[in-house]
Amino acid sequence: MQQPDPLEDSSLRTPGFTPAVALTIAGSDCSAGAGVQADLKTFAALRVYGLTALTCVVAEVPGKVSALQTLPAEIVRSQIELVLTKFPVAAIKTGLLCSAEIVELVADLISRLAANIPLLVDPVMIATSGDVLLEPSAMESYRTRLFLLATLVTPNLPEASVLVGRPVRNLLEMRRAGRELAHQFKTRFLLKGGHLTEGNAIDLLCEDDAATEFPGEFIRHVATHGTGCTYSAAITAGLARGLSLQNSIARAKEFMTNAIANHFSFSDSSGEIHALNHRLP
Ligand code: PXL
Repeated sequence: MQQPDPLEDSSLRTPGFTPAVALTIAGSDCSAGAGVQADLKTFAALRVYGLTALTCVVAEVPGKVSALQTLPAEIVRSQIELVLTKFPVAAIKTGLLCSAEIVELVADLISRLAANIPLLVDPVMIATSGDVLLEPSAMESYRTRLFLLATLVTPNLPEASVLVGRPVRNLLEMRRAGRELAHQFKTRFLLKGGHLTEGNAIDLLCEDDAATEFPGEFIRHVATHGTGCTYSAAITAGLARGLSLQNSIARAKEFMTNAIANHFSFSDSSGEIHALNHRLP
């Protein structure tokens, strides 16, 4: 007997169907592996209608950021106000917010218009290429404003190291840092183990004194630009569809592993570019 096509979702063919809606507040990556492009592709793959509020435009290709232009705060405000007042947004994620002014504006708008909507904060600071994307002064605004509103904060290990002020390099250091951050900001932190150098790619969800491990297969030798954005978008999609936080993370982790394992590849004169495959649900 023929198996049903997993990509087929009959409700998507029903006129007037209302899908779950998620909003990403993030920057544009013209190479479309990270930023709002990654978020939208991930939302679509996971059957969520994605809305965007753009914070900046980054001119980059994997491995090289050549320019970043932050948008004026007023246009960031207008986008967020409009979509939040018009659509039934069920989950929000923030990605690259660039400046203290934008972090504070986003915190103001979310406390005013979206206080009860699950909020995932991905504290994007540095691109995979090593380029600094966030103004250093914005860190203080994350600490004093945005983390306090978050349902979940998702630092990678370099970002967790900046947040705790010491290196976070292994599972033991992840446990200590995660507990400290969860206590300090009274919310949940998911420390992503993609920068671990040994063993599995373990992510650690820390809440109060509890820690849950999400182990995953490490797929090395793939240039994985945009994994952080894609992972946090996939978790946000789960939350928008009403899944629990743990379930959203477990499913997103599986989506991520597939997106890396089934990566695309493009060649040019200077070599090969890898790109995540956001298309598999
Ligand atoms: O992966 C971090 C990231 C997030 N958001 C935007 C980016 C990048 C980096 O490469 O360009 C817009």
